[in-house]
Amino acid sequence: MQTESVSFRGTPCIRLQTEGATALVSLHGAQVLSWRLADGRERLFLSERAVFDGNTAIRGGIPVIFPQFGERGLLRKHGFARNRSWTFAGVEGGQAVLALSGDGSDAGWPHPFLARLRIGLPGERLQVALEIGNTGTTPFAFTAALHSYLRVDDIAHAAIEGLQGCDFEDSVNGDTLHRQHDYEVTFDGETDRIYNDVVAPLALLDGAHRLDIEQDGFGDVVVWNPGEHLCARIADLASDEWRRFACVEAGQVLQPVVLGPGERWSGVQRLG
Ligand code: TA6
Repeated sequence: MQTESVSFRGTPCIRLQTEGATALVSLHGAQVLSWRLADGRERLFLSERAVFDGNTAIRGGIPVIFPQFGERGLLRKHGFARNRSWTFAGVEGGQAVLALSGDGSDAGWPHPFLARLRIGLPGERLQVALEIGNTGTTPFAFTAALHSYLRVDDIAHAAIEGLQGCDFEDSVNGDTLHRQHDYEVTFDGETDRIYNDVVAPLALLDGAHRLDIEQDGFGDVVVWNPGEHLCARIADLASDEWRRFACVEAGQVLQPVVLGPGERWSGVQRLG
């Protein structure tokens, strides 16, 4: 893998290149912003209104959610990792590694940790792995996700396979519990679901295109699209951009991870 430091919309980024693919990763949030294979087609969605001010979370790509998913705790929504500047630690084993360490005290989470994000481009795939280590002397608990915004031509014709038989919490309907009976998940208005104990590989079908999605380590899959009405209230999405993505997130949401001193956890999502 070749790497190069570049600036994208004024934000420091690393461009990754292999024979078959390129990716662009922002140091702000350790966020993969772009992933293209040799055909040149962009696989990730990045909002045309995404804010690149070095502080705001960037709308699109693959935001890293840590140490709190959503508003399931006392911290700011989706934790602080996506609002921090990470360090590029080089290439190890053919993967680019970004790191974030600290103790989260200024964000209300006073626990020493080391987070590492490993990004690989094996063959025709994008592989993103999140590792969390407890570098302190007392245990801590966290939730996390890779909040992947996957580009689609038209959400009205997009579908996710692989979730049939899984139970989900429906965040749009008061976190009520349901079972996925249909073979495909399709999108009709705001969709915000947390599927648990997902073991099968998934696929995102988008007209003629298919993207296979696998995960390890993460127990949950979050499926999100804001639909037209919620999209209109999200400042960093243009009014019709809800049509252009489906978030299929590898998450550890419903069952927090507890790490003792010196322990490590990791989860990976593979796309391609
Ligand atoms: O992962 C789904 C979700 O938690 C939704 O509830 C929705 O709020 C989305 O994330 C985006 O959150 P954000 O804070 O980035 O606007």
